[in-house]
Amino acid sequence: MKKFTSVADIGNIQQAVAEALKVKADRFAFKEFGKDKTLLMLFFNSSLRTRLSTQKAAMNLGMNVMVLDVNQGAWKLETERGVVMDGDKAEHLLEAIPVMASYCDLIGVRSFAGLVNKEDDYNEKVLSQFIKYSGRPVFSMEAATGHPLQAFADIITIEEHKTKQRPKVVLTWAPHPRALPQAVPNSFAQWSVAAGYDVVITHPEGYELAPEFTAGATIEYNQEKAFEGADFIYAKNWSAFADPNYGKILSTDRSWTVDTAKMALTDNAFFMHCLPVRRNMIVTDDVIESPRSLVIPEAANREISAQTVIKRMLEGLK
Ligand code: AN0
Ligand code: CP
Repeated sequence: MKKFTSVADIGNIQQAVAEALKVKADRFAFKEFGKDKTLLMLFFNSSLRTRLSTQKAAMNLGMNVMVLDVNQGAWKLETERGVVMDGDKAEHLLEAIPVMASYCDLIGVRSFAGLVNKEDDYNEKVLSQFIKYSGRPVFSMEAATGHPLQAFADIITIEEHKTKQRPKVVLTWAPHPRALPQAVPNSFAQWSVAAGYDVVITHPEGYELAPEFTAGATIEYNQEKAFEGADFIYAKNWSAFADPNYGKILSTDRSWTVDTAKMALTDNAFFMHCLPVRRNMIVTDDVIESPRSLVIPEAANREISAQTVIKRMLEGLK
């Protein structure tokens, strides 16, 4: 595997899940794969889970790991070509990428959407430069439009808990005080359709996601109706995608918060969220603490999705 940025890169999902479950059953069985190989993890944005789970995954495979927080201790990076660099940015991505690539075998990048210029975000302006100029396999640790390691972990988690062949999986928007990217819902919608689930997306009007990610899912603007008979509720906030409101908050309506009364409309659904989550905005304490909450096993599966992807990339190096 040369790059991992979207569902297309994983191939057959059932096969990928089977491989992930094999990794999970004996995560130290592949320790020779990463011997004398180095992973560079590069963060333009904050992270708890991705940072720790991806490092752990690489260590399980016997790799050496370097982590760089670009905004803490490195030179401020210019990402735009043709700029006269007379401001606060001391180094250009076009030098930084090949330099960093010379020290490692694989690169993981976290670079969120700026939520200002939709075209730049949806062209993956930062991630695509790493793919183009590093000469190394590159994987997304959440980029502007997707969070495939999260979606892969979510699918593994659903496969472990589903009791129906084709579960009803509901992605629900929920309120949040800050404007968040569409990366997580984009990937979750795309991967859960690809996994063959009955996927319903519910959100207030104006929060429609990019059709290229939601194809095959049903949109239902009535949240309570969407929850009826659901097997999995996946909550997430995102900012508007549609013009002219790209990146904006259109609603903070707390009637969309996932609570016990809404969960009672489901078929005893499991509750999911990628974390970090704001309690009593996205979901009430009772729901996230309930025995049907999968937020912790879901986060634990991040180690497994990352290890499966890194393992495939290491196999490609041989
Ligand atoms: C980020 C987001 O919504 O994309 C990361 C989620 C994994 N969340 C926040 O910034 C709170
Ligand atoms: N879910 C997730 O990616 O969490 P972090 O932002 O903490 O890495």
